[in-house]
Amino acid sequence: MGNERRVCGQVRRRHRCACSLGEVYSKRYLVLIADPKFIRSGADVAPQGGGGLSPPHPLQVKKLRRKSSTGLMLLLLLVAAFPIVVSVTAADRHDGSFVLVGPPPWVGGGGDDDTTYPWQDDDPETPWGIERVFNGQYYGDQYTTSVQVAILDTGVDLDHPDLAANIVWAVDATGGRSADDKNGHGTHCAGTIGAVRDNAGVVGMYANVEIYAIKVLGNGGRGDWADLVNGIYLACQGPDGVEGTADDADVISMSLGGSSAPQEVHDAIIHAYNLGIVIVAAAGNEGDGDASTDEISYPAAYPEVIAVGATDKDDTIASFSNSGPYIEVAAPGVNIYSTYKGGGYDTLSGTSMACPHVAGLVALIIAVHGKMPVGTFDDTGQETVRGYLHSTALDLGPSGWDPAYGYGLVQA
Ligand SMILES: [Ca+2]
Ligand SMILES: [Ca+2]
Ligand SMILES: [Ca+2]
Ligand SMILES: [Ca+2]
Repeated sequence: MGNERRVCGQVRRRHRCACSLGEVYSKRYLVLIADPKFIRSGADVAPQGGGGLSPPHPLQVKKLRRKSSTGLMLLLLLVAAFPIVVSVTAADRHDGSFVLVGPPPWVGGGGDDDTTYPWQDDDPETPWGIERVFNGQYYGDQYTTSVQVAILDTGVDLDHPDLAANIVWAVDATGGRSADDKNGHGTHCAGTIGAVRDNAGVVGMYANVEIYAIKVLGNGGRGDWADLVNGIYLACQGPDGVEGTADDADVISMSLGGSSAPQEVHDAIIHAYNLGIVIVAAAGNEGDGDASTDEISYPAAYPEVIAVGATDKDDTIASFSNSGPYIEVAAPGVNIYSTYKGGGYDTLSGTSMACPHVAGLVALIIAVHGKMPVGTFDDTGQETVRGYLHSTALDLGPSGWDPAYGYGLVQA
């Protein structure tokens, strides 16, 4: 664990490196890249670090600069430890929009460590989080049953060599013309769910999954609730445009959220749930490191939705992971390596990264056991998908269900 941390207490002023800020700062300083509308200069931000950082404390945004070549805003923050990630607190999500549940992508990732864990295997294509869920006995490439997972996100890199073979439908629910991912977040989630087994790059939870890439978020990682609602109904219909046929999505994966949502979102969720679609969402990254305080994010907090918290390599809940009565299960979400835009790969942290582990696992459960009822939050038997997840989870933290880990770390 200690090897995961890189400490850097130094502070360098921006003017010393007027060009290529991201490159210069990526290894040493936190650079938050965000939608300018989403960030206010001087706004309080809460650090959401991975890797066993000390309890969060408020940071102040020190500078707000526009990087003219890309139009992105770069915020330089004083940090005492690395890796560390920030996002704007829920209070700043003030209007009718929702955002990625996850730290904004940052360059370079959080490093690796040389600790040997009992669940590790020697397959270089299997990222640690997937190994952890499989306990080192990966079998996500042993089934070929047709299972469709709709990824409602920034789109997916449609010609990514580790994904293209599994993408069977791509649609832009935001009114644009393409679901090709210009952000990277949706592509990252897609790789965890279902990157192909080809002895290159990464392999997903269910390597033969059928991916529906449904773009509901703009390239900056922000979206309108109405587009999410559109995306949910599109997933219910599948590519033939008709509900109740074989190509309807089996699973909906949503690594996004907001502190409040209009009724139409819940209506769409209930509609999908009543069709038998398993709905999985990131729990949210507004966690304060205290399991006794609740942080709420929608759609995760709806009772029809499986809310997923994020754990690290030591099975410890990430300090940024929301806690509350709606937390259902936990999955790996710190320093997750997966596919990225432009045919690339990157390491990201967030409950956004935990959610697709569960969505992919649900697809695999359906592939192995056939369709089951979705079930409820309270199910403990294996006749429903949710009961199956609950009863097979590795109980962590306080004994039994608890508001940080839910029923525990999901296990394949
Ligand atoms: Ca691969
Ligand atoms: Ca259909
Ligand atoms: Ca809390
Ligand atoms: Ca527990």
